[in-house]
Amino acid sequence: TVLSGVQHAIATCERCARLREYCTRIGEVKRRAYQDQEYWARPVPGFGDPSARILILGLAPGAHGANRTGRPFTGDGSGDFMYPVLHDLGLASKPQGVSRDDGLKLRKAWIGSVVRCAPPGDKPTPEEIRNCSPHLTAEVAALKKVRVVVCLGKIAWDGYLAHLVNEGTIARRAAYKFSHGAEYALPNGLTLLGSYHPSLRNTLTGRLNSTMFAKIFVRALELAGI
Ligand code: DU
Repeated sequence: TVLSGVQHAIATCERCARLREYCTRIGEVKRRAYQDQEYWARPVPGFGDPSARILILGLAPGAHGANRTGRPFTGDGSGDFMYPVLHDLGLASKPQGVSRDDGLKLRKAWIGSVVRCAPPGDKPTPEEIRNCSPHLTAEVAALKKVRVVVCLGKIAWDGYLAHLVNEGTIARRAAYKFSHGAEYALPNGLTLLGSYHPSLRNTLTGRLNSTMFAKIFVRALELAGI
């Protein structure tokens, strides 16, 4: 299928030397708790329901999360916070993701990110975000049922807006201001929703709690007609 072609192109991408080197090194050194595991250490393809109506966009794989397991938000603190919320709302078949082959399925949702390789310090460069944006464009083109895009954090928000400018859907990004709960009807009929990113930096400090996070997805379900 077109979508599996997109996923293959992502997993075999070599466009950013800095990120490829970093991910490979993380996979060789590993974290003590994961010494017995083979890290994915490749760019991480999107995951979910090909008929998704809700597209969830993160920043990038976590060094010891998706860069280890090969599936978005699988095996790290962000995923441990997000999947229970998605499960409560019927968007995920189980409340936890531990590995690529744990049987977890999403329903009516797809998870991607604006950068597909784990970046040092969780900070991709502007050039790396630009390099990666064709993957997002190809993925979005293959997900024909999407009505709502939930951007997790400002980098995902800006990355998705850059994609909208590139494809000519919007002229400028300036009118779209990121906040938790930001909502914009886009000229192409989709709705853009903003959420704080469920990183430990936000969830451990209480900047983002599960109630606040669930509210975004309740609204997404409503807008998606689910
Ligand atoms: O083999 P497959 O049914 O195409 O599933 C591939 C992959 O996508 C697997 O990790 C399950 C996931 N998935 C999903 O999350 N939701 C769906 O509706 C269909 C597949």
